[in-house]
Amino acid sequence: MDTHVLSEIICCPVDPTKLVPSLTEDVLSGLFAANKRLPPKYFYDDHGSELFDQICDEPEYYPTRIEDALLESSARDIVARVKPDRIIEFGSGMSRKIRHLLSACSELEYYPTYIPFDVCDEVMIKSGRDLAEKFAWLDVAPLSGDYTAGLGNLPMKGERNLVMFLGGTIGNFTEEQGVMFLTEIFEVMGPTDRLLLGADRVKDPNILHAAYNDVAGVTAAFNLNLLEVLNRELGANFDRANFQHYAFYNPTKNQIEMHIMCMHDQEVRFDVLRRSLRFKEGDAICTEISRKFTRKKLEDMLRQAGFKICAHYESHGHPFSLVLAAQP
Ligand code: SAH
Ligand code: AVI
Repeated sequence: MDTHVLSEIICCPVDPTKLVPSLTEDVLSGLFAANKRLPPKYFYDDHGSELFDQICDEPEYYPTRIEDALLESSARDIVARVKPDRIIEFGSGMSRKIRHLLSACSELEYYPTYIPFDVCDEVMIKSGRDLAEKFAWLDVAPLSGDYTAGLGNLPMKGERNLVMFLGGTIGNFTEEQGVMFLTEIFEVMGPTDRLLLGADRVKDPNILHAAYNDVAGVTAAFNLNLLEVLNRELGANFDRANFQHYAFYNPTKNQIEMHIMCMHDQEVRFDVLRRSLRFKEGDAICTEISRKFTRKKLEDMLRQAGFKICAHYESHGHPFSLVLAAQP
């Protein structure tokens, strides 16, 4: 076997091109409001990222397995169409599914640089090392930061970029935020670049419900870990025992809604903010929506952002979509 020296994986911060609220601002505007909510990006500290990775292996959480199989079967076609010099992946997490594309690149003799872009540096370094070990030719150049802070500083110029946004993470945006984010991607893409978007589809609500209420309780732990993030980052004193995970499918909006419910009155201090907040039995914090799309709605959203559809790959069994899109 060939030996090669693994170069160090260094995460490069991306300069924001627009202002995004800080955790303090999000807590003041979201948690101190009557209609309590927080953006889902705060789930992903090191422990939250590990918990998400465990969710992916839970039998009820079908999206990872289904999208993985779909990528495996479509990877050669995607690589042959795009001939990528660079693969940029938003919200790459553990970079599990990229392996299929990289294997197809090896077979077809394309050797792109891989650029994961995530808020969690630790997962990018760990998975970057694993990938560089498996693919000796691969350069991994992670970007660290919040992708909602603007894409104007992405290293995209003058090559064939495959931009990927997988896992159904587009569904964690509201409709308006989703179109806005896709429009931003569209605006930084050139004529030879392609977007690969993975999105979960509408399906039997019982299957959806089970996926966000796994019996082992990993999704519950992932949701409630948000309270630990607030305790650590803002000197809060949430007592987890007073709160409960609650997720359900809202069929009129075609979305999972995930909440943290307060089961016992608690006054929570936020030392860093020098404020406290009274939670009453029955109060709920909306921590995530996860929208599920029809095929038509998904394609319409991409067209609204300016894209034309080049290919639409669909899974068998549980519906899930991978759409390859480009500038018209
Ligand atoms: N794409 C992977 C991981 C999905 S989990 C998969 O399909 O399995 C969502 C990932 O997006 C996490 O790794 C999280 O850290 C990252 N993420 C969420 N919000 C983000 C944001 N605003 N900016 C950058 N990364 C974000
Ligand atoms: C990252 N995102 C697509 C996941 C989802 O299914 O919406 C996050 C998640 N939340 C609970 N389980 C998984």
